[in-house]
Amino acid sequence: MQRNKQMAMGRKKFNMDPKKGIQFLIENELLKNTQEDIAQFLYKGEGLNKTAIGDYLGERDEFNLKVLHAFVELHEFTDLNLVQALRSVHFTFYLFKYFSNEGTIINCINVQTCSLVSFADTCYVLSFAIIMLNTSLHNPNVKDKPSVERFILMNRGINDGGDLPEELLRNLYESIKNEPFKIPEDDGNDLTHTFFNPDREGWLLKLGGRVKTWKRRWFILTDNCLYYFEYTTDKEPRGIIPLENLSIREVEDSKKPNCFELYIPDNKDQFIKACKTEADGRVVEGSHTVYRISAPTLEEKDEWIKSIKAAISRDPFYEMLAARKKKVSSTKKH
Ligand code: 4IP
Repeated sequence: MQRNKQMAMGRKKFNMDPKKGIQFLIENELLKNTQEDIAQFLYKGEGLNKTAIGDYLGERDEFNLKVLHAFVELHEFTDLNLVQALRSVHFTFYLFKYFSNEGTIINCINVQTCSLVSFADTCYVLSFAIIMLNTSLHNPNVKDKPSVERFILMNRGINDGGDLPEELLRNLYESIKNEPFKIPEDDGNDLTHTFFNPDREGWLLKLGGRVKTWKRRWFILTDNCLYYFEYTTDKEPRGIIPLENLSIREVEDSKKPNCFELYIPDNKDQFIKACKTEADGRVVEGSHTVYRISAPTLEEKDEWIKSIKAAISRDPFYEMLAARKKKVSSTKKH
């Protein structure tokens, strides 16, 4: 009885002040002071307020970060299908403000559902297509709803040049159609929200990947991703460049002033992981070994470089994802 009462008290305290609540539970020996135990407690979440859990896991100090890692480890995505994985990722990650970006979610799924579709890259493009589909089907502003046939067509060739099983695509389509991704509770975590309060936005010129044409695009930097749009009012981006693993440098260009480039350090001709929509609406992977960008003024160039550098170094999940990727690739080998 006494323990139950204390437990209830601890939960209440947690909901008011997560750190104090945890401290209380530890002091009363209701919780062990280890990252695993605390993660388990949060994962079960019994009687806990989700925002409080988010606040606790969102703290940047070393111990909280360890708890966060343990918390993520508790999610088993491997046996779920991609949509379910997306749903659980959404569910879990809506907790973190800095996770409100689709790019990061894609990266997580990319790592965690490799077993579904053998190619991580396929999965990546497919995740992007699914998020687009979700918006098209359920955003009332989008009048032209894609049919399942169009969805299948959109995903033609994404499996390393081949097609994914039609049945898989049909299932994904039906699942999304029947139940949109909805972010629980209050955080309004949709694309509109993602783009609502960006680190930086503005017009820039971007050089094409294969065809070297300069295009004026509206760029938005938010949560470690660069999005570019054709018009400022577009609901969906033309392209998404997750900044994970990228670096930035100033470059001289004979045609355009104030240039900088996003690149992969030690790159041996591989493409930067990015997604874009083709003119015919298909979602494809980008084909850029670098993204060369020109800013209208010197000041804007400096500001963009500064903001992008800050965004890149702010990724608290980089190491966790790298470790997971390593784990996935080593289990694949065995
Ligand atoms: C296109 O040139 C545009 O520059 C595209 O930019 C670019 O795609 C294409 O690169 C390039 O071929 P044209 O319009 O003259 O054909 P945007 O999509 O902003 O319109 P990126 O990948 O830069 O978005 P490739 O790699 O698809 O050729």
